[in-house]
Amino acid sequence: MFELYGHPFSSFTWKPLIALHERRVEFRFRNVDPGHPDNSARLAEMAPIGQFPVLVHGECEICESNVIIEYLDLHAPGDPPMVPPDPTDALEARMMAEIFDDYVNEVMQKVVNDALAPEAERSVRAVVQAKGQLLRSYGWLEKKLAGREWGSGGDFGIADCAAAPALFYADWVEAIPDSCPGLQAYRARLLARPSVVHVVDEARPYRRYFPLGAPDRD
Ligand SMILES: N[C@@H](CCC(=O)N[C@@H](CS)C(=O)NCC(=O)O)C(=O)O
Repeated sequence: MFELYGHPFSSFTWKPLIALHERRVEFRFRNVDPGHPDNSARLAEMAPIGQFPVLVHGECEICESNVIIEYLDLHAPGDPPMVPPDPTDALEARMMAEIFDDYVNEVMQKVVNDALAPEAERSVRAVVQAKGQLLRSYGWLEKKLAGREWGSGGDFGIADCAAAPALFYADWVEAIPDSCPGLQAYRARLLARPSVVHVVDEARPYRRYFPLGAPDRD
């Protein structure tokens, strides 16, 4: 039995959740919300700085969302795999996953974390810079995704598991502009995918956690 430690509202937790739902893999979700201190204590032992998600499978404790998705390809294989078998295609898929993580998801989180910080520790400059970086990433992605249905140019996979939460929340922080219609359409395609609908719905009860005010759409 797989056990996934994470939070239903956490963007990085959505990534392996989407992979698990895509495969219809049976697993136990270990919610680290404050109401479940035992899960949080276990997570703190397993993750280097207490971040989630972490997957537990027998004796194995796997950190890092992309590695968890690759682990699932090995231990709960589905067709097609989340990482394409061709080595060159695999590099493209891993690269796109990291780009969504590092240049969309992490940047979006800077703005969210600033809003969560005490007034005296907030930085208008850092927020303006992060929003500018999001717009720059959107422009880059608009060109990169031209002609692609899914993020890496092949089947739905690891890049899309990363893109769905990254674009879902980033659009709340800094809307994808009308100058990026391809990226807007890709986000809509992701949000229509049943595995993504599942994680969005399970996160709905936690929307009050979003410090900038979750919009009524989506
Ligand atoms: N590189 C990690 C990033 C994980 C991450 O940033 N997780 C966030 C939740 S979305 C977290 O644990 N935040 C709580 C904290 O930093 O204490 C991954 O891909 O799994």
